[in-house]
Amino acid sequence: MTDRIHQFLLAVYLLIAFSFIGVPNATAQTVELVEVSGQIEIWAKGEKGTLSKFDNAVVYLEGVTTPPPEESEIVDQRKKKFRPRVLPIVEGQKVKFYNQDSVSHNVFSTDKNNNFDLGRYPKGEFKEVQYNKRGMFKVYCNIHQSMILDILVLGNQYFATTDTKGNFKISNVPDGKYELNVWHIYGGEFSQPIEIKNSSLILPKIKIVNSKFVKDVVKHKNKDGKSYKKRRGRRGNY
Ligand SMILES: [Cu+2]
Repeated sequence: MTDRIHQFLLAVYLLIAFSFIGVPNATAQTVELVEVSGQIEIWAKGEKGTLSKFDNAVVYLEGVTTPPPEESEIVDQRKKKFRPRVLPIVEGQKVKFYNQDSVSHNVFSTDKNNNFDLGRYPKGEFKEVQYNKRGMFKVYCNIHQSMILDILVLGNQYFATTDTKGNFKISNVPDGKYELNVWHIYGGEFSQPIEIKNSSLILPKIKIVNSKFVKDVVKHKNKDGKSYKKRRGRRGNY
């Protein structure tokens, strides 16, 4: 019994000793990681009303640089759409373009900083593209005009996309001063400096107003710089 008490006291002593010696050191070296969250309300161009869904906005923090994740991001071509519709990545990261449709697609980008033409490939196959410059990149399909993807190449991993209600949550953010930015696929933008100190941050609701109509975003040229041909009654003939 006495031995047990001694063992117990020794354990308590060690705990106290470590709390004075070990833990303070560890605390000093540990970076506090918190969450930045909030909600975005998205209004159509002209401000006659809000959109019916508030997804497809990206919220991202500027101010630090982090290395790109080794894993590629994945974009599916499914039911003649790019999924997701908007993709934030880190500078230097790769994107895998998977065809999940039984029809062919021809993914391309004419952006001068990263132009490519992936050609046609069958269901279940993918091609990979690396993004080495920051900025916003448009990716299209040369067969289906309505297939549009926005890739935002950012300087760090502190970003999130909104859900259909406009909610976002950026996780594992270290303390510091940042510029918080919002960007929506129809041109709405917002910017605000924020400071994070030891605790998570819940921002008040942010309202953005889009600068483009949907029809203006959908209208674009094919990979040869020409208008898309109208394809009446030719379903399946591609
Ligand atoms: Cu397509």
